[in-house]
Amino acid sequence: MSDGPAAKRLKADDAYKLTYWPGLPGRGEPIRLLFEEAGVDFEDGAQTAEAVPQVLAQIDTANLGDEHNAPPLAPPVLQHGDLLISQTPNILMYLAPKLGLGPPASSDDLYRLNALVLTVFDGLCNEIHDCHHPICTSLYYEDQKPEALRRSISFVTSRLPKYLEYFDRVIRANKQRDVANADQPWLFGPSLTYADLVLFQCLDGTQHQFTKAMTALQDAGQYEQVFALYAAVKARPRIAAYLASERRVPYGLGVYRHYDELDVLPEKKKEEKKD
Ligand SMILES: N[C@@H](CCC(=O)N[C@@H](CS)C(=O)NCC(=O)O)C(=O)O
Repeated sequence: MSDGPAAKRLKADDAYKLTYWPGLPGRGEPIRLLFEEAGVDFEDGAQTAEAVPQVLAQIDTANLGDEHNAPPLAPPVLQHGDLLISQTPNILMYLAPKLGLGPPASSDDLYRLNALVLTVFDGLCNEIHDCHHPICTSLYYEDQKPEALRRSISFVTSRLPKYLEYFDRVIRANKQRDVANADQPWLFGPSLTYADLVLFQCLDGTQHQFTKAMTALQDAGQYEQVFALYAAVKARPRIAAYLASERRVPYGLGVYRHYDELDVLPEKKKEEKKD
């Protein structure tokens, strides 16, 4: 596909601009963490008085995009020069090489990292969202409470352990692959990448929604590698400063929600009946 003669006009000082809903971390947060860790400025539309109109303009059914870009269906949206892109993992994969948090776009390793990032979003973002909205996103939580409870019990019993075991194994495999750096806690390669920031944020959201289940797992010493990665990201100086700042928005009615009645523990496996 040709870029076309006018495409990709990018000036060195083109600002990064994030368009996202205000008042909740949601899917905007992993993107913010990349900028924070890299120490790179960006315009956070969610922090302005124009946040809601900016999102509504992007998702308006009359929006036809522009000469380079199709209109997005949903935020987050990133603008950089002539480029306007949506889909969180897509935005992250664009940013990571530019912010020094991933290999260059020409490297196969970027696709290896993207596979991990997509898996984090599958299990610890999209499935978590579906625990409080199992029937439909366009219905209120209050209209799907029994299904949400059933889904949440099922999630913490079988899906959450499956994903945590997987990421634990990925970290162990990374240590084995690179024995010289076996003391590092990361998912892939010898140093922190954007995939680690994404896993951190999605674990944090999971802890917010399923506090009891996550606390029980950590207290039982399970998935030690995963919890060690979480702690290592949290302790990074720029991330720690960000988390303590007013820029870090508290959880609200976004992807990650804390409903006491959904904060459940795994179901015990039924005892096999013995005659
Ligand atoms: N797969 C998309 C999902 C985007 C999404 O669901 N955005 C939410 C906010 S976090 C939204 O506003 N959705 C509106 C809708 O889906 O109608 C992504 O990863 O960016």
